[in-house]
Amino acid sequence: MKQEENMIYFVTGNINKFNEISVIFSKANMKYCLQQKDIKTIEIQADTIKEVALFKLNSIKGQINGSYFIEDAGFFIDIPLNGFPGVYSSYVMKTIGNKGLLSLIDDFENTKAHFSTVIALHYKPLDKNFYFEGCVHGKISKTIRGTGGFGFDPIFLPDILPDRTFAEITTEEKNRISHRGKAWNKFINFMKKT
Ligand code: ITT
Repeated sequence: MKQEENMIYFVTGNINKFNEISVIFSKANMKYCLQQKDIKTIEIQADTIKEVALFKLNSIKGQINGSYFIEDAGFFIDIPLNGFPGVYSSYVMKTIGNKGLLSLIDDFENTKAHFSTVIALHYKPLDKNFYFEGCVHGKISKTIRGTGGFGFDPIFLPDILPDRTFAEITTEEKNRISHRGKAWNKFINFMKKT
């Protein structure tokens, strides 16, 4: 097999996302070698992360020799913010952050939230695109808690471990239950079958 066929590129500027995936990849015993590519992608404003992911994937076309993928995640506060920040997650993280988000929902006892992610893969041998989705549901913590993880992790309490935020568990524990972990398991099963 030529070396290029053994490579698979994860196009992302977010090293935390790359590191989480690397942990799953190294345990999956795949024939591929994972490499980060931090190249410019076009991120449109759309209603769903799948639309954002599709556009982002197409914006890379012709720039990478081999199979490559992007991953687009969003954090949705379903109660009481009707899904905000959702597709605006990156912008909200950069501007008001977790502290700002908590101040928006200070008065609410009941919260519901979820993370969703879409991995969009361009699979070179078939010259086709494939999608893998993952989701995890939970609540919002009253305070910012934990030093692990990244992004919205310190304010998210997953339903399955309701006493700990995503920033209070290890990467392995997060990968077992997270949006990203679920989508990546589907991705890995696909790659193993092909
Ligand atoms: P790319 O270069 O891969 O696009 P990004 O940082 O823009 O990286 P996303 O659009 O996928 O990443 O994520 C939107 C926001 O949601 C961003 O601020 C992330 O920090 C945050 N986020 C994504 N996955 C997360 C996770 O597992 N836990 C906490 N926050 C997360």
